[in-house]
Amino acid sequence: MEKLIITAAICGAEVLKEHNPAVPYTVAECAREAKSAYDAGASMIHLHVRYDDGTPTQDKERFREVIAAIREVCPDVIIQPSTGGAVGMTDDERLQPTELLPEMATLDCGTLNFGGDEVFTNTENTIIYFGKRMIELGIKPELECFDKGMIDMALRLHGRGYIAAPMHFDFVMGVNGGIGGSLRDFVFLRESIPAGSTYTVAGIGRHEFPLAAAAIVDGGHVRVGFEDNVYLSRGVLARSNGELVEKVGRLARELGREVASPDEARRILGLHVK
Ligand code: KMH
Ligand code: ZN
Repeated sequence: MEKLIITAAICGAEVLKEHNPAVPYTVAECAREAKSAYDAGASMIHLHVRYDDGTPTQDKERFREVIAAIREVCPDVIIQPSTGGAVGMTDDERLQPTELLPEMATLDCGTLNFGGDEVFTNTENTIIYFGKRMIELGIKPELECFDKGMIDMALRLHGRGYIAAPMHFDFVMGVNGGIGGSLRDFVFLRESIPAGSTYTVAGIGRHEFPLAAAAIVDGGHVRVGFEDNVYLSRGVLARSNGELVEKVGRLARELGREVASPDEARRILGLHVK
């Protein structure tokens, strides 16, 4: 079995300091949280950025600043900016961090309800637009799938040449509006991707660690972090993203799976090894 890639989604666009005071907004806080995750074994940082007051932004210059600060303290980590941004942003606004030519970026593969009146919109044309852009710029997409139909969409667009193989999926499970977080749901998704592709699982809230354990034994990869969950265990807030990553590392060791370094993760994902 390949080593385990742990991704830390340190910040997100929706989670607030009111949910957990360690949620990072400023450049320095993002660097601190990335380092805590990296030191605990994360080889990839899934990155959103915020202004100092917590407002989410896809501003290219803010990404540039945060990426530079993370690079100072985690020189070889894979940085994967979000192109999902926050609900309501335009396609071009969301695509800004791709201009910085990251190794990877997310590509969200469908529209879903996002709680209350919120809708996270990703039309077929949006996905094609983003997919073409990533092929042109040589950026490997992490195909965020919040439901089974999004995997089917990714496969159709791969067939039409808008998404290159080998494909790497992210099953985001347990969002209010997407697929649930049961083991049955997990098996359904992981059996729906083609041989030769890789996946990571991001369980939302209480689904984070049970799904991490499932992916560890299945040979998949794991995403944790404040974007998805702020608790280390029931009722206990994590003091850092690093604590969440550390827990996954512990589970992996107990279950006999080694954790990948950034360059090992690059090899597994078919990225250029630095
Ligand atoms: N913040 C969500 C609306 C991504 O990073 O690509 C979208 C999201 C997905 O987080
Ligand atoms: Zn995200």
